[in-house]
Amino acid sequence: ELRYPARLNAAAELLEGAAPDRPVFHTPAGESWTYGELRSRVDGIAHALTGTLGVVPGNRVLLRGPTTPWLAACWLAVLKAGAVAVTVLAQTRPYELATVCELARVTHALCDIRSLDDLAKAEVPGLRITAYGGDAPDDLLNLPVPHGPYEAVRTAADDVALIAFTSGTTGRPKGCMHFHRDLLAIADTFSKHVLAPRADDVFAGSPPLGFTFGLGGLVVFPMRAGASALLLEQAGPKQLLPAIAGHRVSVLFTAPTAYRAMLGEMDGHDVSSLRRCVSAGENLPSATWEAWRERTGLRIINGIGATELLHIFISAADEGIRPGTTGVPVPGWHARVQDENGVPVPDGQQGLLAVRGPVGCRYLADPRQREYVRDGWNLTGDTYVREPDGYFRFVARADDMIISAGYNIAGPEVEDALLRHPDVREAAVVGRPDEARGQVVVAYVVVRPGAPGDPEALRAFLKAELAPYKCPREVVLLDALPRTATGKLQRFRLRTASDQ
Ligand code: 3SK
Repeated sequence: ELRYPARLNAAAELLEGAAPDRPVFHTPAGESWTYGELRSRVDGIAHALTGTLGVVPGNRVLLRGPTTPWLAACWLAVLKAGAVAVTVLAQTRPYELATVCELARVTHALCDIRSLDDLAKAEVPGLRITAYGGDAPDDLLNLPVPHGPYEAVRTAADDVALIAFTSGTTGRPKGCMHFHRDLLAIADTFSKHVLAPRADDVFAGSPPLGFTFGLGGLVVFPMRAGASALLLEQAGPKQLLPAIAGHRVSVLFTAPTAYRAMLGEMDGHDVSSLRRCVSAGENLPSATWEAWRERTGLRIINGIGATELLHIFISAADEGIRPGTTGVPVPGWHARVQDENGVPVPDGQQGLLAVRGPVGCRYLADPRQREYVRDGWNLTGDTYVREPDGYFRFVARADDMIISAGYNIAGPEVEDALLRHPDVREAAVVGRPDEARGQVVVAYVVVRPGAPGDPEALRAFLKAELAPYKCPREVVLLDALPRTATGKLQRFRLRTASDQ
């Protein structure tokens, strides 16, 4: 069991992760910050927050901007000053920003100068917005502040440090409150036991800092291990591959789509520095795991996480990996598969994934809390099977199961089969309402550049791979699949499209 002192400031702890001369952040432009430089910049921002800007402990401060060392420094400073960081993705639009600020009662915002427009358009009454990254006298970094160290506010371990907003895959924002101790707990469970980072590791990845997958993988985990991270503003495969070679990245965090895209563009790129590759955000098909292993010799660490639970809670590494499964509960976490009434189902049988551990879901003023947490178990909304060997296998998001003529069909199983076809780059499988069968299976496919992409040929391929009732009635070719800003597939949009 994890034990933390009653008084704990997560930022102060993380900033003490390494000696002052050790590197902490790098940028693709060749800038490097040491832990010592980060500490003095964080202290300067914390002085500005509590001095000129009038922030008091418990105030909620919105952070908005691309993934840069300055955004990470602002996040640490907000926590060090005892305030609560409210994180959103850089793509969040004015209407959504206004909703988030109202829900979280945000009083202040620190915003990259390049992302100011939409925040100003949100017209949040009383919100004090301060830009960073500019050269105006009222820029955060030019405010007159006392020099010297800032003493961290002695927050309680159970004080809220972060409100992370998620719109899930359906678009209704929910604020997830996390304590100071939660931020250390994700490093002391998944990172420590599964990732096992070293102080000389260089982390990098695609999830932004406004997504807890990125905040953990690119700030909390490296700092807790005294390691460093390359922070990329643009982190598609085109930027990731040269960045891995150029900065000798050793720990990579990204999603299955990016692994597939990188596989298509790997020629001429040196990825020999990688020793850990983490995939989360979506189910990792075995075809992607195998292809990455074949190409790089590396075994992807699959994981399931949630903004509600901050980071990854089921995973496995090294020889513990069983491709096609997510893994086992991360040390410190418990997981089971249960029916609609909360009764555990036997191994080998499908049911709802329920987890509990050091971090729990705490929605900010949202009645959906009662649906997510039942009898102390967090219901993630995923259908899973626990295999007899104790490994957890993803079946589908619970509301993505297709029921056709009485058969339960998991879209991801059909997607896995499609991804085994050499022409297919991305696939999404949904149910379309049908009078006779309730639903019929429809597949949406993005083909590789230059591949013929013949829907009938793909249907014929699937007939040899799957039982007939799982085979799509129709295969529709698309240029791209609809995704959320964090890269999650929006199946509901395909379902709506297939209703028409
Ligand atoms: O939402 C997710 O899929 C996720 C995955 C890993 C870590 C954190 C999160 C929120």
